[in-house]
Amino acid sequence: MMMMQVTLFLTLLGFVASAPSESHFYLPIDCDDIYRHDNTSSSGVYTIYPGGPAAPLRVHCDMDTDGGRWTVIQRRMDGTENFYRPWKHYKAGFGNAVGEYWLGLDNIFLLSMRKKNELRVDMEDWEGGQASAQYSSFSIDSEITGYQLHLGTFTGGAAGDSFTDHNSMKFTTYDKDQDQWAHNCAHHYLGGFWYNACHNINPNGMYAPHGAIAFENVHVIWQAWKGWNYSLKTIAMKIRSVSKCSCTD
Ligand SMILES: [Ca+2]
Repeated sequence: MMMMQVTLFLTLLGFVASAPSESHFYLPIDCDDIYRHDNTSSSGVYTIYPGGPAAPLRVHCDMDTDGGRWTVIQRRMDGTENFYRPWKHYKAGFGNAVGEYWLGLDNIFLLSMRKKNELRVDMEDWEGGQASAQYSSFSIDSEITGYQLHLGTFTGGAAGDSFTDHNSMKFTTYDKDQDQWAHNCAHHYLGGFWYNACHNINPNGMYAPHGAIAFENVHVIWQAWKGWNYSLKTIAMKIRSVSKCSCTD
């Protein structure tokens, strides 16, 4: 049933996308479309339509980093948003595009369906340091298969590769256990993520207002950069079309 709905959306979007770009029917799928429509667009909050005309979605677009066009699917920056949430929240998305948010697994799935994307994760520590990690591709399956993650090869970045061990994992929240551990990783490490048994990174873990933390592993962690005992100041996960044209297939 869900696949039929998605197919209907895509058919409708294909029709809309065939309209001339100067038409007022212009509906961007993602930040890549917004930038290609107007390459003077600056970083900020925009409305995209990965789920069709009836489902506008507010999102932060990074138009500066490494050529821009990045659609931010996850962002931590000040601890104002609670990320210890149940399945239905991770499915639908939560937070605010001007600050901290999770775009939602259904929305990330729709973005995955529309274009082939790469992934970039940008992060900062509490001493002014910055690092990133980039992956050649990023997509997830639908809810029926647990939003299983498909991550490409690590292509660079000073943060190092801590994400590859999460490839092929399904998503886990404290009320839906699809991880590889006997217990529930989300419940134990206070987030929601594509946990394995359990993690090398914990972007949706508990936010701490400083780097030094009392408890291992439960905070906002990127192990290869700062280790298990350091909670990052900021982290953002961003996807971008790898297509050279503005075509949608
Ligand atoms: Ca488990």
